[in-house]
Order: sequence, then C-alpha cells, then structure tokens
Amino acid sequence: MSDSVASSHSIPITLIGGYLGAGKTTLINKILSYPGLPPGTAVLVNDFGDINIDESLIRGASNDGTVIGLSNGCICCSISNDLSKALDELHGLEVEHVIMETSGVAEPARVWQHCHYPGFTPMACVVLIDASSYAARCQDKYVGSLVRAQAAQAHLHVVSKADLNPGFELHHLTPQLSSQDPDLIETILRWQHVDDGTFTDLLLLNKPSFRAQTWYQEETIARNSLDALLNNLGKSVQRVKGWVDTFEGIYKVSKVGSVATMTKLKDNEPRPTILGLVIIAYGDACSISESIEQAGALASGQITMTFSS
Ligand SMILES: Nc1nc2c(ncn2[C@@H]2O[C@H](COP(=O)(O)OP(=O)(O)OP(=O)(O)O)[C@@H](O)[C@H]2O)c(=O)[nH]1
Ligand SMILES: [Mg+2]
Repeated sequence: MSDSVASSHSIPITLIGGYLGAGKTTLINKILSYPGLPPGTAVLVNDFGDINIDESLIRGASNDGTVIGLSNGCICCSISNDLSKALDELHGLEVEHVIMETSGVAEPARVWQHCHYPGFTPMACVVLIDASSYAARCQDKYVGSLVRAQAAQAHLHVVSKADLNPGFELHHLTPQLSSQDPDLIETILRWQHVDDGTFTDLLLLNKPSFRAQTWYQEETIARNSLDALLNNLGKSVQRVKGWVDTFEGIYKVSKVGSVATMTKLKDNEPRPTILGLVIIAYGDACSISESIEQAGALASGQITMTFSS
C-alpha cells in the first residue's frame, strides 16, 4: 500500500463496493460519524431502485455534508452520464475526497473506469464481504460469478457480519480488515491503489441481470401482512429495503437473502418522505411481480402495488 494521497490537483474517489446487503451503507455511515473525518468529504450513493433509500439513510447520518444520490440504475452499466453530472457538480464545491457507494450489483472495476474523469482520480476499491453469506453466494449459479468478480476486483476487503459467522475466513491475497477493526476508517480513507492498467482485465464478460421494482404503499397495513409479504417473496429476490406503515407504527425494513430485519421508527425520528419497498431480484421483471402477487394476495384489499423497473 502507498500512503501518499492523490495529486492535489485532482479529487480522490474511494469506491465502496460489494454485493447487495453486504454492509456498504452501514460502513459509509460509520465513516461519516468518524471524529477524524477530514472536512470536505462528500458522498455519492448509487442505489439500484427508483427510490434512493440509501441516500436518505446516509443523509440522516451526515452532518450537513454533501450527499448526492444516483438512482434508477447501476452506474457500472446504465447511468454513467448521471455520474459525470454529479462529478461536475462536486467539482464546483469545496470537496477534498469523494466516497462513492456503488450499487450492490455493480462491478467495482467498471465504476473505477468511469472515475477517470477530469479533476478526479480513483483511489481504491474497498469491497465489503458479508461473512454470513459470501461462501454460499459464491456457489450460487445465478449470482456466483458477480460475487466472485466483485471480490476479485477489490484492493482492500472489509469483512462484515463476522458476528453472524465468527469462524469465517476469506482466502484471498488482497489485504483484508474486519468491519470491527479499530483502524478501519483511517485505513480506508488512506488506502491508495497504484493503477497499472491491468485492473480492468478482471471485468466479467457476462454479468447476471437484475431488476429492481418498487412497491409504493398507499394504505396502512397490518404488521402480519408485512411479515407475510416478506416471507413469501421468491428465491430470486436478493434484497428488500424501505419503510412500511403498519397499524403498530412505521418500520424500517431490510431483508438480505432470507434474513429480514424490521426496526420500528421511534416517535422522535423523522418520518420517511416515501413509504414503500424496493425489491431487487435476479432474472426478469416477471419473477418479482409473480412473487409479489403471491405475497400480495395475503394482504388483499390493504395494499396497492405499483411496479416500476
Ligand atoms: N449482524 C450484522 N448486520 C450488519 C452488519 N453490517 C450491516 N448489517 C446489516 O445488514 C443489512 C444491510 O446493510 P446495508 O449497510 O444497508 O448494506 P448495503 O451493502 O448498503 O446494501 P445495498 O445498498 O442494498 O446493496 C442491514 O440490515 C444492516 O443493519 C454487521 O456487521 N453485522
Ligand atoms: Mg447500501
């Protein structure tokens, strides 16, 4: 590792990548609350769905810092123009360092290519490895190639969720840290990869396809309807996140693979501007619609669903 920071004429970009739900937003919020965070640190966040849930979560944790959301697609494949516009906007501000959350379906090396942009220098790709699901995901016939490619494209691995799988070991030559390491944030902020031009040789030739669809909630539902909705989604659904209003209160919902977490909003927490769920699945749009329709039947009359992809 080289400690020297990028040229003072260009703004360094640190990419935070990793598969859906690996813990990227959690890590970025930890970075933003780090007392030693240099002034002028801005965050770009690419969420795959059409509601940028992560932008709201990160904005909530940022102390008036610059946070720009990029939604409605993955920056590595479809919305690189939006990235250029966001970088132009950042160039006009007093920004010293950009931290960018890639979408969970992005290839970090592809985003790295887009970060060679006038006035900016990509500094490192930090890739989150979810200790609780990495081994199984690597073997998965649909998503395995992407999960392995994301790990191979890292300059620094951060192993998250070791609390859920304490015996986990990542057998990779790339340097690695635990998300609980006391020097984690300092190390991430300083990590710099020297680009020898070979990084992009690691790009996938055929990336698996994913779809994001949004369920916009129009009426309050029973809590057990929410449980039924989450429990009945098909196997192709990889990630669900958002906020849902129930008769017991508003829940922040996060489902990664089969593990769902629902956290009730406290009375003093701000009410989300949009209620609904972003649902991300591999394969085509039908596979999501079908599994939502099955689940939705359990709550018929209470839920109105609108889909967008
Ligand atoms: N037990 C445990 N849960 C974690 C850890 N890190 C993150 N999580 C949880 O994992 C879920 C997903 O975390 P996020 O930080 O939103 O993951 P992400 O990679 O940003 O997700 P996407 O942007 O949707 O790809 C949330 O419910 C987190 O609270 C960890 O170290 N341990
Ligand atoms: Mg995120």
